[in-house]
Amino acid sequence: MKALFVHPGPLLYTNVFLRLEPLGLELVAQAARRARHQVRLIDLQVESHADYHRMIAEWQPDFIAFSCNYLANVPEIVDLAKATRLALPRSFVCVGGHSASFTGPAILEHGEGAIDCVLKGEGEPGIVKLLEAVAGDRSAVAKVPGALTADGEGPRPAFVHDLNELRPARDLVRHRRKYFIGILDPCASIEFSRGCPWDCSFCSAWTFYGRSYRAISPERVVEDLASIREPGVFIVDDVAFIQEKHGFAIGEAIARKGMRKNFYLETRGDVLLRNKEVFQFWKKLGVTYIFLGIEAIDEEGLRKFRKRIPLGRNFEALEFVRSLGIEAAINIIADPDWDEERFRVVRDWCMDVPEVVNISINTPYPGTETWLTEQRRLQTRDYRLFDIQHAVLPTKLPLEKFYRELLHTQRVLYSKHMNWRTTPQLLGLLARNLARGQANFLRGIVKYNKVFSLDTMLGDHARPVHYELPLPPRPQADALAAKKASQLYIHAPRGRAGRTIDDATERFVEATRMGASG
Ligand code: B12
Ligand code: SF4
Repeated sequence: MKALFVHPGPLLYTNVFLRLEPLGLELVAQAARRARHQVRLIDLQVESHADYHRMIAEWQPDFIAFSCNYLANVPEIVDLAKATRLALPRSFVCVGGHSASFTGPAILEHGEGAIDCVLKGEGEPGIVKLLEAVAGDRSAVAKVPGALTADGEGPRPAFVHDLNELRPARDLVRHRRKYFIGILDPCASIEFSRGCPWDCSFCSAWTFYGRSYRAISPERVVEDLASIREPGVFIVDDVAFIQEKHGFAIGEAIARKGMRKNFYLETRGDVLLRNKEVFQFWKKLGVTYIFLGIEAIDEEGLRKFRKRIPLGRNFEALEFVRSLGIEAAINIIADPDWDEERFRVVRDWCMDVPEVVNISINTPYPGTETWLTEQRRLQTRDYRLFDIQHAVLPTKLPLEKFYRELLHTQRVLYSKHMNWRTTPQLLGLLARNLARGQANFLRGIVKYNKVFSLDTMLGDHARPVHYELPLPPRPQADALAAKKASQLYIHAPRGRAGRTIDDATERFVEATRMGASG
């Protein structure tokens, strides 16, 4: 069969700070190719809807699969599916990915018959079975593990049998030089592990993978890295180097091959402090940026997000990153309850630290515990606003004032890195990138004021809404929600057996996790 894999368009964030290759979709496409289907991939982060329509008109695929990791992309995908149904009435349309897995029934309903199936969970095993059913016996579609159709639902999705057997179809992506994150321009993505053993209340990474954690072998990582030509590499793991041994083994394999890249990774403060030597080693291998989810600058805020790391440990982790000479970026979650004074305190704190600070807005997502427990009613159910850059919960300040404060804070933080001290360094970097024909980072700087403006933000809230996220269940008490959290799982949890970490690391996770789930 001819199968087309589609990544939807950019979000607010993607337009300025980063745009990354659709690694998950490449893996799913490769699984289909290995099963002897003809495959193509189009990434609408860097190509237009007109390109998509041209491609389906010329190539006439039998099967079209959309990747829906981000809730904010749901309306775009539903509209594209409807247009596809009109253009190619006999083709089979499916939607998969992180957010689709948590909102399957609503996506089918919005599609009004244009979406044949939502395929939940890891896509690699499911897609092969689904293509087989579509090519042969269509009545078998509803029995495919992870499949949700108007005719019924298959069993729970299956895990990939062995992550080491997977390869991403990097060759299918047509504009590789468009992917970047900050100064890592161009930048590719790579996976060292999958899943997360913690269970933070605002996050759905663990509910998706059934709180499992699987590591990829150093041999397979090195082989994949060797296929990457870009000098920058984004490690997509939720929490990098949870297990010291694994981090060393991959690092040593890379060092033996004499490979040199600039890496970006995300991790937790307590993991950094527990595995200091690994991060020291990786600094030598080229780690340029570390992203730390501090989330709050006071204990009360941390308790709210139930990240069980004492604040002092987070600051110690920041000190450690600084001592390595690695650039740290931190994320702080703004609560819609914040008033002018709170924004001022955060601004002052952020100006005192040398790090890049990113501010996102507390947003309850389907698939998270917060979705079950959040006591405040949503002020909007417009999918497009669920990008953690817009306020979807009622704000204490009038919305316009809240955005004024937020944008002011973001601008102050942004300009902190564009001052007289950093400008010469920055210009040097831009010049080197431009000399290599890479202008993504520069374009981001130019677009900043247009994208992050009060008019744009308020205008986004005023757009007509065609698709609304179904209401969350009635707010529940914490204990009840903890029980219910287990129902949020997409992949069935396998308990301790599902986590390839040693016993000492398992105990460390137990001591620092929120403890809502089994
Ligand atoms: C790396 C990452 C990023 C990277 C890169 C994203 C990218 N373009 O690839 C960056 C830093 C850019 C990023 C940014 C954001 N992210 Co992000 N990100 C992740 C993270 C940690 C891993 C994603 C990943 O690459 N995994 C590895 C690949 C192999 O897996 P995958 O993409 O999920 O694909 C698998 C399945 O989903 C499925 N699948 C995927 N596509 C398809 C398609 C079909 C047809 C099928 C059948 C299956 C399928 O099969 C794949 C293979 O098994 C996830 C958390 C997580 N563990 O999922 C959060 C996550 C997806 N991000 C999240 C958010 C909120 C964001 C941001 C909005 C905000 C932010 N600051 O983080 C921005 C917006 C980005 C944008 N598009 O503009 C949320 C999503 C919430 C939601 N429900 O919408 C998540 C779940 C994290 C969380 N805390 O809950 N992100
Ligand atoms: S540590 Fe918490 S926030 Fe980070 S990926 Fe795991 S569950 Fe999500």
